[in-house]
Amino acid sequence: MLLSVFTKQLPVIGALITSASCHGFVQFIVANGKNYTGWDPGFRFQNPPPSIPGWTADNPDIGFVSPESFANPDIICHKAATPGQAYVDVTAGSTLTLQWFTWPDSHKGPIIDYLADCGTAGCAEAKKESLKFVKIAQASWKSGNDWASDDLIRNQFKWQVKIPATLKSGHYVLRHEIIALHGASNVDGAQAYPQCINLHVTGAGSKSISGGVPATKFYKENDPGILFNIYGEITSYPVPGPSSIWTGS
Ligand SMILES: [Cu+2]
Repeated sequence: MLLSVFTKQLPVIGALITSASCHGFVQFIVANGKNYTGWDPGFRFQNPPPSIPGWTADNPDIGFVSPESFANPDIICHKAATPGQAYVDVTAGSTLTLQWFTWPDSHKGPIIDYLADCGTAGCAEAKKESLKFVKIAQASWKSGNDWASDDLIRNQFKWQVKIPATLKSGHYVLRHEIIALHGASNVDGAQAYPQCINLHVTGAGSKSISGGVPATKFYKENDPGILFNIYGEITSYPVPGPSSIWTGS
């Protein structure tokens, strides 16, 4: 079933892809056995855009947010993003799958997931500048020149995110991001590919997220994990962003 939807949606973006700019985006989200649509950059040309959990973004080139914009609201949920008007239903403690539409193997780097609480009003009217995110997962350098992004490619471009089991029910934004480091040995050479997805979390959890920060405070262009040479011999990688992971325990 996934394949048929996948094929049907190819033309939306197909005309825009050139081999030189073929990065990727989250095309589907699978949660509690259901399929949801992510933001396809080609949706920009639909008026109005479809009502989906994925936040809109002005990225018809399937492009990235540059470190020059890391203090700018574009880093929050990609360029000129506006909230998705629907949401993904997911049970706390379960794992959702993010299905990327391709990813180039040259674009090595970390994959990081964040959550922000939208409050009782839900996320469709959220002010992105007010969202306070906690990091819930991060994967990065593994060994040699093997990175989390290589795991994504090996797993047919699927990435799994576990929603903390104790998270209290409510409306949240999942901020999912790959930071590509192929040009990151130069200042402003890293490429952030953030995507936001609205979640409606259900379950018996009671923990509110705490200690979150606005995404405009995550990264600086000279952070050691942003200005980083992936082509030398790597012995460790300092994952950028908040140093602690919110587990809900
Ligand atoms: Cu690229």
